[in-house]
Amino acid sequence: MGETDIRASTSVRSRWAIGLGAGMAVFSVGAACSSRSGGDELGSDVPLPSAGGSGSGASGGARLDAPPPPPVGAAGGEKSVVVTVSTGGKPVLVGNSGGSGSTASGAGGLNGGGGAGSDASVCQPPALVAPGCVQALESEAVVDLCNGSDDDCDGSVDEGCKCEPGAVQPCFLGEPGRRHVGACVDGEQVCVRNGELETRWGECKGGILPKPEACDTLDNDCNGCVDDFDDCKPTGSCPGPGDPRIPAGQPLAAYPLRGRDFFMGEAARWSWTVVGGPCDALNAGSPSFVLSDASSETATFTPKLSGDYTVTMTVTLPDGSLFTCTWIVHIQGPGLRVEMCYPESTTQDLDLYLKQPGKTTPWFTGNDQFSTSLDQCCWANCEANLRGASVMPVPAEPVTRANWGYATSPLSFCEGGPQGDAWRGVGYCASPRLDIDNNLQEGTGLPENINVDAPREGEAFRILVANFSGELSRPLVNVYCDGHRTATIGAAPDLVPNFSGTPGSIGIGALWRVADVTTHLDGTKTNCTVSVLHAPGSTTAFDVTYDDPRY
Ligand SMILES: [Ca+2]
Ligand SMILES: [Ca+2]
Ligand SMILES: [Ca+2]
Ligand SMILES: [Ca+2]
Repeated sequence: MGETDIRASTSVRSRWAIGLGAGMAVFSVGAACSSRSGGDELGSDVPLPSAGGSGSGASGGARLDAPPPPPVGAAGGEKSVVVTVSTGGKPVLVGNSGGSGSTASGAGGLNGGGGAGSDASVCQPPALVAPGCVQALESEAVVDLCNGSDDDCDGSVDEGCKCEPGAVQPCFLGEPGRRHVGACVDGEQVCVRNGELETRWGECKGGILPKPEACDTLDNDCNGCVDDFDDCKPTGSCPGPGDPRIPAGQPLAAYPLRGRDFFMGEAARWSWTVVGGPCDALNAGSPSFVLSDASSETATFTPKLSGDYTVTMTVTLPDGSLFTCTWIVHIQGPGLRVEMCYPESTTQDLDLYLKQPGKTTPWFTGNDQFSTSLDQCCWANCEANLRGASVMPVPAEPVTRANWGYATSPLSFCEGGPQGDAWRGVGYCASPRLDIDNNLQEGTGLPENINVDAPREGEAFRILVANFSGELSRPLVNVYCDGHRTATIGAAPDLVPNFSGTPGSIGIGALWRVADVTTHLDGTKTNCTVSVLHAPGSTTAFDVTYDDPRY
């Protein structure tokens, strides 16, 4: 059985927290700036070194090797020059030597050329960061720029870079110098197949890109300068990444959205919207969250899934003007969380299974889907109510709760879900745990998920999806570790083909062995290695069988 590994390496995951692009110097943010500069004040490209990157500057690479900085306050909106050094052929931005462009007001002191008196409010380097675009590249791989940034600013991140299909990486579609600056937040992109043998990174989705500067105490255009235009007197304060007002949340736990945390003025109207992740894109009519009081000062949203949710608050002031903030709320279920969604989730019943580590038994002990093995977590033995009546074939074995030796989890981990009352009856949240079975009765239009809140070091879990309804379906599986999406398997264009069985039959039907996930503990953190499973003899085809219960 062929496998390919997707590793949530420390280097990739650390970018969530550290906030620095590879090789990129990002300067301190938060400088107050007095002049709007339209966001294009630093539009110069950085030429790449010639092959070998010797840095001689002999052929067109002159600007690479620390050209003399232009005079401060250069006339006519002189574009700044990015100083780079050459390290083994890879351009590395080390600083911005120029000032910002001129503005309509044309204040002489804009670039500090004037007196010192007003300079406290002028945004200049090093606070003002460079866009950091390198010259156009056929492939960002050829200069080792496979880093989640759109280094050549052509609208594609890491074009030409190889990857493992199903892997997920943080990405930023804006100018690379804006990455992790101000309000800007990474999105995510999934590695997909590009023909039979090639792979490529898919579209970079989500996150927060540079926007026109607004008067909101946030650096919206991510140039390093907050509210950098004239006469800004903020009436509210929008949160950026890491702001304590927007802590991470938990799946199935109500997350309060308090308008007064962000806007203190007089408000005529409030409006809230929330946009979810890949499962919501698949099921536009069945959002993976509940948003209540969306027209109130304080709204509440309750996410069902891990991952990033984009929240927008719009306040209508008495004069009709608007004050708007948009930010990302990270929903971070602990440990290992596997989520399965599919566009047919309101009409068809697919089931998610997770095999107990160390077990390799067949998924079913008899000839139908009611004969589920008990050394796995699924609808029969892993919900609040144990719904499997017995395990066939006879002699029937009573169904007991999946128990893999983990500690139980606090009720807060699951009682906010649709089975909350039942879990309160149990008295704790089990681990492993299936929050809800989308079986068109107790759940419909919902993603199905299985949680292992505190996996151990080196445990390997196999993920399976079974097609109970038997109608053609297109399941997608997300693997999250500590709330970070590590893999997305079955997303377009890499759909699981021909995933259908015999409609109306309770036979085993179509089974998709999705991936093996191995957990690695790093202190209190859980990292994962995801190995996508392939059909025997293939290195690319999904491992789908019909009426075959093999592990
Ligand atoms: Ca690019
Ligand atoms: Ca790149
Ligand atoms: Ca700014
Ligand atoms: Ca602002």
